[in-house]
Amino acid sequence: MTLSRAQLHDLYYFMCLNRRVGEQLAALYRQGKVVGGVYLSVGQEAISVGSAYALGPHDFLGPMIRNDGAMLVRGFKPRDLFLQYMARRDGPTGGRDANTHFGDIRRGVIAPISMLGELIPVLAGVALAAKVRRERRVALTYIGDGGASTTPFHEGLNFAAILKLPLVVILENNGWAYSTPVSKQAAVKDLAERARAYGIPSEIVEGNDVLAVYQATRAALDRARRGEGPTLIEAKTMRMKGHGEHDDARYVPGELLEKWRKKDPILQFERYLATRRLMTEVEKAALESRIEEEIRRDVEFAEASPFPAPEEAVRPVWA
Ligand SMILES: Cc1ncc(C[n+]2csc(CCOP(=O)(O)OP(=O)(O)O)c2C)c(N)n1
Ligand SMILES: [Mg+2]
Repeated sequence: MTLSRAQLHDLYYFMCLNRRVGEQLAALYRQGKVVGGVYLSVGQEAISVGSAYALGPHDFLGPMIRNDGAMLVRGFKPRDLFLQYMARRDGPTGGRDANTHFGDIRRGVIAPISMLGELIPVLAGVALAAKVRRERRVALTYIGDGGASTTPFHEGLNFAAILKLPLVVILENNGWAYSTPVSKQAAVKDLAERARAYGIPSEIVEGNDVLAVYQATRAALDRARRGEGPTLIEAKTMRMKGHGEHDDARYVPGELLEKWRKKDPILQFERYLATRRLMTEVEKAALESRIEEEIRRDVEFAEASPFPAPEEAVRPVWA
């Protein structure tokens, strides 16, 4: 499970890309160009990137709204996100929906579901289909600390546990569900403890350590592929911005943010690569300018894309 130098650079690239796409979306939001809200994953990039990078090419991914990093790893481009958030015609849903409400079954990506928890039974169903067809494919999905209090979270995991389905659930514990801290949401110390109630293994990882997330996900995926059933991984992190860009999060204590800022996943990984001489300054600069160019080109493309014509709105409506 050791990663090559090129793979380590990939992880760094996707985390930086994830961060830059987020910053750009925040800017577009402030310019009034976003239709609806923007929900960022600043500070949580290691979770999306490390976990999605562990997937095999035929595995399934069920991202939530803050897992845009996982979508980038899976092959979506920054332009898909810009177009989608600005509801433009050339976007993945043709401008009919906003933010990350899109998937692509050819890439094994199931579109996010806004109702918290509901992705878990859906991805358990996807895993069940893979099992029935005797395909060695695993389904990976995510849930927040808040979402972990919902009924479908329990139902979905219990169902997957009984049938030993190839499912991996990453519980992204970022300390907050909108303005509710975890302490007002759960009496257990670690949300991972809940796995015992379903009779499945769990693991707690430092969510800001991309390699730890990668290794834990990889082990859980391998377990699922061997037919040993689901795993719950709790990744500890911190929501570094408001729930969405409309929320200034003044209810979050400043010292808490300060503490977590020191554990920034990108800076942490940068230090790791630098001290082990795994990335030179020249390689880092080349990677950063590649990202800047990609962002510049994709924003330009998205801004030039028209809105859909009104009559197009009803075209793909099924019934
Ligand atoms: C069943 C349900 N209840 C409430 C909401 C409204 N809502 C959307 S996001 C959110 C907070 C989610 O917190 P968490 O699960 O911790 O995820 P995070 O935003 O921290 O990533 C709430 C209450 C919803 N979408 N679905
Ligand atoms: Mg949360």
